[in-house]
Amino acid sequence: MTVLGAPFGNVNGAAFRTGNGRRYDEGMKALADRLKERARGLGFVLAGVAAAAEADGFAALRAWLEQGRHGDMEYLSRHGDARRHPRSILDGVRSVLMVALCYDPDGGAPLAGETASPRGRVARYARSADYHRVMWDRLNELAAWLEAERPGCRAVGVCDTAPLLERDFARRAGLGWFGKNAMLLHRRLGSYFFLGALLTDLELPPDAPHETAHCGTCTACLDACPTRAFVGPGVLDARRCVSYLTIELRGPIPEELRPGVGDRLFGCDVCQEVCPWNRRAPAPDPALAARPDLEALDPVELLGLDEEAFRRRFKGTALWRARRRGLLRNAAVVLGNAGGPEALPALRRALADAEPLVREAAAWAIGRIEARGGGPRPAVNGGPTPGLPWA
Ligand code: B12
Ligand code: SF4
Ligand code: SF4
Repeated sequence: MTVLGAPFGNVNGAAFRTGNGRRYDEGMKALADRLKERARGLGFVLAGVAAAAEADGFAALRAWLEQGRHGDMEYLSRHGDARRHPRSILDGVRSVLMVALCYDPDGGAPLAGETASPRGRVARYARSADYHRVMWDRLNELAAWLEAERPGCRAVGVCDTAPLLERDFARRAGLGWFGKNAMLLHRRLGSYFFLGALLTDLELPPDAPHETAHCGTCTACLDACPTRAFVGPGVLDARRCVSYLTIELRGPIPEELRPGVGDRLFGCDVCQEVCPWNRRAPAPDPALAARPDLEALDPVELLGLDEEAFRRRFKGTALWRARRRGLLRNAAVVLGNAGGPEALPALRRALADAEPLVREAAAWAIGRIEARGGGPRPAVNGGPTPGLPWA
């Protein structure tokens, strides 16, 4: 039976049923298999199909937004309703192919105290070229392949920025379960991977959803979070999360949360580092191998970057998202937590920075270092902030 290249819909009468009880023709099954094979050929380590229906977690998202847990990520509430159904991205969508791409799990940044000035940790996901470009390029290739196989079909690739609850659809497509750390986890891969999606109006047979969870009685991530950002298992108050505070927040980091930032300059991996499922994380995709110059950064040096130098250094990396003022704010906070008197000249110069955000963080850091009385730099190991209530 020749089905490939035939128009989509019922083909040749051959059909089979999937777990959702629906009938799909053999042609679509073969096409879905070849699509997933093609995805693996492009370096995606996981690929599964979910039916394009209302997001399972939409009510949870709505409640989360109503509680204000998204903080200043106003794009989440602005496009809140659009996350209900992927048709907001592609009219007539019937299937969502979810894919995963591994980033670099290795190369922990040296702890403060091991070098002359403290190093600012960069979260693993941000230590390579910007993953969006890598993901979008490959999804576009996949879309082109599908459109060549089925002329007239429509396919669109998205990652991060479109109003799609990616973890929800990834679970539905069978890629993994929601860990108590809110990450999508896979038994073999752990969680150091990105998600992407290819939406299409083809009706591909869906894979079985991942119905089980494998955290058991473990609570390592909840216990280790340095700012006590988890409201409960799987539910994060983003306003307290170091990732939000150092990447998304445009204003000053609330003072009571600054100690919890520790030496983390950009993003946070604590709730993944402690996860037993990440003990044997696989090698990264070659395009996402960590760049040694991005693994840990010198906050004193960062304070000396003007806009042009910042652009040259970070354009095309994930750190660009924080903009110069955000990254310099973070550098000052890291120094306030982990810096010694040798950081004071740079911080004093930063008091004259054009950005009030940078000036305020520098003044705070100077106060902290002076309060330590010129003693040795404190060892910052990123443990939980003492005395913070677990909401
Ligand atoms: C906004 C955002 C953030 C925010 C908010 C995070 C959050 N937990 O919501 C901040 C800035 C804090 C953040 C941080 C990080 N992020 Co982020 N983020 C996003 C983004 C753009 C939207 C997520 C969203 O809609 N959040 C709203 C909440 C309510 O949704 P949710 O957590 O996805 O939860 C849904 C389900 O998990 C489910 N659910 C939630 N709790 C429970 C509990 C139970 C029991 C059940 C059954 C279901 C359930 O319902 C929810 C609603 O549908 C996605 C990309 C995307 N478009 O989806 C990336 C994304 C989630 N982030 C990602 C990454 C890598 C990170 C960081 C690791 C980066 C870092 N190292 O600093 C951290 C991890 C923090 C953490 N532990 O979650 C990856 C996750 C990949 C993976 N394997 O899971 C994504 C998918 C980006 C990508 N394309 O790969 N992120
Ligand atoms: S451990 Fe880090 S990334 Fe995870 S929730 Fe806490 S602050 Fe956010
Ligand atoms: S650390 Fe433990 S509880 Fe948290 S996600 Fe991993 S297995 Fe689940």
